[in-house]
Amino acid sequence: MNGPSDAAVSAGTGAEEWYRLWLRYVPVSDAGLREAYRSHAAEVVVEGSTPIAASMRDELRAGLSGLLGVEVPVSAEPGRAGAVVAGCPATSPLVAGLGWGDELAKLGPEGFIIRSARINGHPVTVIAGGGERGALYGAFRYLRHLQLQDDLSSLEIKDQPRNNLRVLNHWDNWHPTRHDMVERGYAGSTLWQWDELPDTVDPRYRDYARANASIGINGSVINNVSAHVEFIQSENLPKIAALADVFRAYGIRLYLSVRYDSPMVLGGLEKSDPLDPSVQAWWREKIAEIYGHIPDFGGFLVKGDCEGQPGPLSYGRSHAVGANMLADALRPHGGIVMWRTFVYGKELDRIGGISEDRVKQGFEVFYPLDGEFADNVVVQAKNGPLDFQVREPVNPLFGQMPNTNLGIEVQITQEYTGGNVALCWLIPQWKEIFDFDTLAKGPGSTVRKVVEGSLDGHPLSLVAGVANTGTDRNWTGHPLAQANWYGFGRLAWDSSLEPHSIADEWTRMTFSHDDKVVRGITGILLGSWRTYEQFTQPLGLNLMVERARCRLYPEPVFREPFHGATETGVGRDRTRGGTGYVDQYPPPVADRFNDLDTCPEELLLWFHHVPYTHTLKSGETLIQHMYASYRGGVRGVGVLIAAWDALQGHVDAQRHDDVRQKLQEQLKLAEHWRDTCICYFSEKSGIPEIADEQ
Ligand code: GCV
Repeated sequence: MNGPSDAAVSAGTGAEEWYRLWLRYVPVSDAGLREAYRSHAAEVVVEGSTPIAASMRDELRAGLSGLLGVEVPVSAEPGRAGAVVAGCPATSPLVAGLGWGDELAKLGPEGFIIRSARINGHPVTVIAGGGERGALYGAFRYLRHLQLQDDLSSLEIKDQPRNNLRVLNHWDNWHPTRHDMVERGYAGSTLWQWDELPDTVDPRYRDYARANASIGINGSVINNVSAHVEFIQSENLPKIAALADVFRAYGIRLYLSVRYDSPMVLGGLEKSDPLDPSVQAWWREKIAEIYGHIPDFGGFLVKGDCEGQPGPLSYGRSHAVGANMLADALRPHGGIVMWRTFVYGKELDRIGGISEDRVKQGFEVFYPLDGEFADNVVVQAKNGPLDFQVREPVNPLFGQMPNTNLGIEVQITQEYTGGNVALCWLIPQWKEIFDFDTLAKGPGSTVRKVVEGSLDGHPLSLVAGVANTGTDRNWTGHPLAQANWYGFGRLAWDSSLEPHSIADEWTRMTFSHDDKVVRGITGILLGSWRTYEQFTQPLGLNLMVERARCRLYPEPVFREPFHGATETGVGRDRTRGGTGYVDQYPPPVADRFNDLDTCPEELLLWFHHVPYTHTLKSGETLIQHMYASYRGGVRGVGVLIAAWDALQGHVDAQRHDDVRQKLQEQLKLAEHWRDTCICYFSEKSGIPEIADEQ
């Protein structure tokens, strides 16, 4: 059985409503519109018997039946006006017969056309994909069209993804019986029930897959980059294959993170040197075994030489040599390697010339390797050079590895941005990163174009996001964090989309079309990132959080090497006179950051060590601005609460209450940050806060 599980289609309250995510398909409330829709969507016709065809059929039937409030039948061929015909030329003779082949070929296998047409003399709607996955994305796009209450007559929609790999990275660890094993997971346990698989396949895997497909995600790395070898152990492959079978029906390829020393740990070899023929043979054999279980296996993600993970540097081999060895072994099967640039610390002692400033290290290792990676390797760089802070400058690798497939990794799970306590809608942050002009090839060399591959002409493009899903019934811990998952998929598909429109569509689908709700929730989402920044790490301060496992609370005393506070000033001097990090950017960008006057204020303390008495553009001194920011952030949470309270009676009581409780927790968190940081900085600087009037 494909399509939504029972839980995903039956209306419930509270947690059960959250479970249905943005795919609730509640009846269109306007009776006139519903009637009009019924005449345009009278039956579903999907030819073919592939798993994706079955998903498409079931999704369209369930989605339309929900939205139209009548059972919409499935037919073998269009027999009446208003049929909805979905498929691609390769599997649907009806679609092939339309003669749209050239147009569809231009859109690629994941692109689609939704168009009003005539078949067998009947007016119909055709959802035609370049390939099957394109048709599936078209089907979800069509359903979204109805969910958003857009017009169904004279449809003409064409779309294709801007990035071809749109992948979730789960940081789930291996454990045969315990499930609470998600690194930086704030939504319960891992979704993958290894002790039950492959015999019991939880219907939730299907709901996970369909949610992803509905926003265009086409890959899932199911395990932590800090990898456990168990994931490629022979006895566990049938379990993993059972997951891949579910994913396949929704166009999602399964990938695995691997440990670089697997040949030693699992194969008993003496070393894992990528140039050793026995190591290469071991990987070839292991990869063939994996493909024996999962014919469309996507490939590997590797974190090498970092945080205890082994890598090629142990053998005096570069990261390019290390990645290419795996890529060569995967190539015959159509697999790829995603190779992370997140490296720092003692593992790099094996190579010379590495700076002490941690944020310089990734660039120093990878920049010299441009052009050395195989064409089925995508180098995966975190959005910033440090580690998913609430604010970081763009990773300087973007734009500066023109001869490499360079993908981006963002963090959907909120390790440094509030866990499951704070609302921090990260889409505006990611959008700013995509829009950043690296100037690498002159104005207009945005990160978006680098990642898409359009700046330097690369066919492989990757947007990866560290997943925020877990077994909590609402999927994401903080229920509004669903909007981060949703927004990730939408931006990965098209990184030129505006946060405002993403917030608008998510709100309409998750809640309602009530103007007050749409305006209220959109505003709350859009304001939440800045609010979080204000009460935690304003002006480009970083890593103020505790070192313990949870990254929620401030511990500024122990983090001085990162935020650089002294008796006289605060911030890290990364200018030319300091660590020199600034010169990892092309000269015009570097000059802007290097100069205290032109450095964007939100990154001031990232690049400069600034006296507390320095006067900012606003006329305030730095220290008074910081105090005001901590207080302003707390007031900002108050504004979010007031905006949410105003929606009482417009959002169902249970969901309203769930969010309200979270916002109250967030208020306490913000107060804690305010009190800790004002106390810390006033003691450190000896400068008291000038009383805040408001
Ligand atoms: C999976 C940070 C996180 C780690 C994470 C690491 C990485 O250090 O705190 O949990 O490890 O980044 O991205 O590899």
